[in-house]
Amino acid sequence: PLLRLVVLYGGVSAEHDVSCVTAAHVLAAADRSKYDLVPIGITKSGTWLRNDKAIAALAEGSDLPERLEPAGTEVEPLAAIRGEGTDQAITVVLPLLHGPHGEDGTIQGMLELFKVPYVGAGVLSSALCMDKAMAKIVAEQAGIPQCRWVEFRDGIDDPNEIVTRAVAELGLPVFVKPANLGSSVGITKAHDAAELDKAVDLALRYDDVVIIEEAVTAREVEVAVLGNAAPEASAPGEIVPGSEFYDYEDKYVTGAAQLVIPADLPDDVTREVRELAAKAFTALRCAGMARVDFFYEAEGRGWLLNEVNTIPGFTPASMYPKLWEATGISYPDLIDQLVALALDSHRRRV
Ligand code: ADP
Ligand code: MG
Ligand code: MG
Ligand code: K
Repeated sequence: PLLRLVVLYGGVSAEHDVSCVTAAHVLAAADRSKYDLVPIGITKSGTWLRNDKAIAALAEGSDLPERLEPAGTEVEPLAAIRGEGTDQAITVVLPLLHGPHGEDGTIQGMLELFKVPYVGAGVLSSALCMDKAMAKIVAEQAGIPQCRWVEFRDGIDDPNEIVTRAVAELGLPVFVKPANLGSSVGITKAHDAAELDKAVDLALRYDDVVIIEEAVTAREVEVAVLGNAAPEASAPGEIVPGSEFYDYEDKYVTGAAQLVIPADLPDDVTREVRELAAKAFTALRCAGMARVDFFYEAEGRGWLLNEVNTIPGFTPASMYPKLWEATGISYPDLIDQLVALALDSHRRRV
């Protein structure tokens, strides 16, 4: 039997819509002679729906819409993942779910508990990379350079004290972010004390831990990493934001940001960031894939790690697949390698 590739998409996070676009592209590109493709959409309210229409379209070889909305038969998550009457087939899950309850280790924990192989980082790494504060603490331990930052924990820290300390230590402007999120949701660049107060309130709507970072003046460069124990790092790519920073609009609405691949950097500087990306991947216990994002201060501190994303954007126009394409791995091949890496991780764990 073909390998059952269960594609989980949609989800309850703010990145639901992005995930629906990704799923359509992945399903269209995956090799149907190798995989029995099973798209399962999760609605914004958390209902799991097996997309029978998409399954039929894939079987007939007809096209999928540009964006796959969760629709179809409501299913019980575990039963749907395992499949019924498909006992002979090996199942691999591809969780294309960005942000909380997808990229943060929760789905991974469920799959782990029921011994189902899945693509990407495990429980600890997913949770770590989703939490910008914890990721910084671990990366710092590993000696990876980062920008200066201050943590604010709601109900634990005194807001006035933290804000005063942040301004004194980091200056202005600063970036304020909910610890657990992505796609720039809840992030503000605060230029004065009043904006900073508002920014903290906004970030607190998404998480009870908020981080305040110095605003660095630097180029934004991203590296795709692929592998398990001996990960490979791609050529770096540069983001040139279309607005004041790489915000949600820029990422998904206007598409004004430009991707420069490969980034125009001296060879030794490129080598350095590829090594740092692989080092961050390993330090944060990643597996399968991750996009490791940096700031580059040409005149200052050089490379500073910004964040690691364990389920990076994955449409053919997204940085992660484009970086691999530029490094010699096509979009369908990337899917195959990720599935192979998932099976490899699984064999090690069980
Ligand atoms: P997300 O996980 O939502 O992508 P990021 O931490 O990557 O969050 O922040 C989103 C964007 O905000 C970055 O791509 C960058 O453009 C800008 N940004 C974030 N932190 C800083 C910083 N400390 N200095 C300058 N720009 C920043
Ligand atoms: Mg992120
Ligand atoms: Mg980011
Ligand atoms: K992240």
